[in-house]
Amino acid sequence: MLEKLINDLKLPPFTTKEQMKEIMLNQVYGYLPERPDEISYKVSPINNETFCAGKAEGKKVEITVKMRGQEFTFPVYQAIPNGNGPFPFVVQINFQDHIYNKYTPVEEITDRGVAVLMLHYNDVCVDKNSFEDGLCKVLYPGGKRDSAEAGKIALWAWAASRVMDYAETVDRLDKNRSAVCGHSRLGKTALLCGATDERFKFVFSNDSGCAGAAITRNKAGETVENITNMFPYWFCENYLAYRGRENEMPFDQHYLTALIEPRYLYIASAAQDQWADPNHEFLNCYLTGKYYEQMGTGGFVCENRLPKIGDIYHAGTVGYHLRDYAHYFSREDWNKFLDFMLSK
Ligand code: GTR
Repeated sequence: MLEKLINDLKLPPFTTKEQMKEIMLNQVYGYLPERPDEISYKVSPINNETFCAGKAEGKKVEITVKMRGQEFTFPVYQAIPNGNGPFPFVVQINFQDHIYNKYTPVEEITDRGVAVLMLHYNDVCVDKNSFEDGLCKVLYPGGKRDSAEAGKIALWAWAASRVMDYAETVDRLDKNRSAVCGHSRLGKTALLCGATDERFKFVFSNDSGCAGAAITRNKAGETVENITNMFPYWFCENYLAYRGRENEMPFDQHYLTALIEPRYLYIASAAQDQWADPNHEFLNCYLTGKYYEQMGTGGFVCENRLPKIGDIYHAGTVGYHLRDYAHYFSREDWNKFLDFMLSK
């Protein structure tokens, strides 16, 4: 059944990683900026004795990059369980500017022996249709960019790689069990970051939908036209050419997820999130799983049918769950992802 659903979508076949990466950057997200010339970190304690009941240590880390003759600084909030570790860790690209927030159950995460490093995307550059603040000031003088230069998703993804630069300097973090995660627009961002930065061994995308984990052709809910009308600046300008022309795209989102092979990929959907389209997120797991199989690096293990609420597929290198209820980054999503991560 799943094979037929995939075939009916008439998707472009997988090609080489080099070609798939080139097309996704050139046509969808824009090319990420180069690595900075210099990077430095200022670490200070989060002044709260009761942080995680004293079971974990909270720090604020200011990351300063020097590039193109300028400097740019953004903060990251870190929580590492007490002890020597090294601890698996998750870089979370988030909507909130403090580690205590509805999308980061920091105590539950650190209680499981996992560290979290959270960045607030608006501290990198604001989620608005202008390229003048923050990192954009360094990269786009006068707020102007070329048609294949990074949109905001690519800039947020680049910043998450800078958090990885920092994490590599921390002995208590286990570089072999590193993850990048995000929800919704930041789930798209996490996928792009994982696709372009091989240092992340796990990539977790929650409810990422259109231009994220979901196959775009024939998807329910949001289309290229909808997303580029609302958020043209998330992408490079080339992507706008595909409004209403999904079937002509020389790529689809399986090119993005295939770039994560051979590393672990985890996609989560919520049943009421039809704007994202859980079925098409799931179908991409199935298809990308075939790519892993082809490459000899595992795959996606699932029933041969579309997902039902409560399905959890953790056996392969590609993982998936479908929970009930709305578009949200819930503790349930975190717990299932951590179950997957800690089982590998
Ligand atoms: C919606 C957008 C989705 C999703 C969501 C979010 O408005 O259309 O693609 O990214 O925002 O980020 O919350």
